Amino acid sequence: MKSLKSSCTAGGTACGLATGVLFAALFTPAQAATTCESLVSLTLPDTTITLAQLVAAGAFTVPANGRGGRGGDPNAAFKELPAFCRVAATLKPTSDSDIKFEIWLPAASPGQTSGWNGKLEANGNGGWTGSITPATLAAGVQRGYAAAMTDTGHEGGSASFALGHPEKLIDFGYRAVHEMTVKSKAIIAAYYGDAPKLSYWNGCSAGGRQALKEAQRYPEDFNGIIAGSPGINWTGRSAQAVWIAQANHKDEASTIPPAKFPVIHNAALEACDAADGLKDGIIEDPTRCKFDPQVLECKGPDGPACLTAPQVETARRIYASVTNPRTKEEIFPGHEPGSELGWNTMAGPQPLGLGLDLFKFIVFKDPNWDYRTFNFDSDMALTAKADNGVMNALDPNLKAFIAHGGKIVQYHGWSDPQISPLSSVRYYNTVLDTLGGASKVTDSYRLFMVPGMAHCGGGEGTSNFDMLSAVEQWVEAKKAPDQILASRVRDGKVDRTRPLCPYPQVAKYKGTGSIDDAANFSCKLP
Ligand SMILES: [Ca+2]
Repeated sequence: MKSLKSSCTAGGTACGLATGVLFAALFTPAQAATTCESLVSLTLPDTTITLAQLVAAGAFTVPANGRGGRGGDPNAAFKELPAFCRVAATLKPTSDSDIKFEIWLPAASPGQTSGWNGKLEANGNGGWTGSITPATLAAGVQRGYAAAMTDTGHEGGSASFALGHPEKLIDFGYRAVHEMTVKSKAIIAAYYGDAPKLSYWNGCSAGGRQALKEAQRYPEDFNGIIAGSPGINWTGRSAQAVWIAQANHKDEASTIPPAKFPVIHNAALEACDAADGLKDGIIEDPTRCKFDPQVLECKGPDGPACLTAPQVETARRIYASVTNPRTKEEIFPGHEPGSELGWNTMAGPQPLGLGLDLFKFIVFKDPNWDYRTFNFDSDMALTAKADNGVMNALDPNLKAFIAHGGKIVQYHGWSDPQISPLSSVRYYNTVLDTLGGASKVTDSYRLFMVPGMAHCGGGEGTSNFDMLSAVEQWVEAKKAPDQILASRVRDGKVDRTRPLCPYPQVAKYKGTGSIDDAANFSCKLP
């Protein structure tokens, strides 16, 4: 998925206008080389173009069977949209492939300049994907991009598609996104008579996994990449879903009632909030705070404001890294203090289905597989074999991507209850180790941890920001993001701004002025 938090609500300094002006000076607006409708007969390898249709300004509506409306008026996102050329295609790089994708191109006509900004924005998915969301494409067109998105080769949000379909698993793992990108560039060239001058990837969650997979595997595809809350250790995060469910549902006594999550959250804040130097309701860097939920252990009988001894053990297990019981090696880092309000994701009444799907449909190939039987030693070895590098995006060698001038902005919320934030830090540090340290990396790749942010947005921190403008400025104006302005919106109003800092820096209060104004903070090493 793509974060919807990319609007310029945070005061505007990081917003798109400046970059647009700079880039416009280098780019002559395109005219159409052909009509939109004629693209239906465009011939590309392994590709059938199923639709090429000019959509008038504000006229797009979600089809009756459409997937991707977002509550309320499903067409609200499209009312302000300029005219665009909607192209849908099916790709069959293998006989078992059935990859759908769409690209929406700002309308152009022969002899008239178009609103196209000369660039491609390819958009990522969420979970097991299986859908193209019109609102995501609309957001790209609104900014002048030719915007593309794929269903990654199957429909629906489960991994059941992979059962008996190894080629479809590869499509999901990396092929669909690459194929979409290559074909999108060809369609753009056919329509405007010019290939895109620059190409960007924008994704969060599964889309963050796709982001880094692209940088690792197809380093020429994109100039700029936004990797949000990435599921790069796809098998590890699935194992964590099992780890937490096994602990929480070990027996009735071990289950933490969800009503106690806020109690644990408050205790974590009590232990860690002020310890970062500023009592602001947010834990700036939870790894620097040791919080043991034992402080909540009931002195007498069980009650709503304390944890029983077995519940303390479950909470400890949620914070702990998933580890191999024999070798003690870390399989995946645990949740951080501050994430407790989202614990229903993995410690709710049911285990996290999207985590279990990996084991049911890809590792054990048994839809009735019981998560209680999982062994974190032998079964992890089977899991690695089943993945075979198809889904996990952990290759730290970004040399080729960096050599061609590519830039990556990665971000991750410290309170993410679905993909542990430390997994981003682990990968980033591995890249530094592999490429020879920060000096070899930070001109091309930076990680921004977001204090208090949940999965891809939300939470108590400043989780509204414009990563697309940040990466545009880095690529187009050579202005590296030394900090990124972020805001928190409550009751429809911005009530706090903060700088997000390139890891390992954190935002430090200067000591005077409002703690809700980013101007009173600077990025510093902790
Ligand atoms: Ca704090």
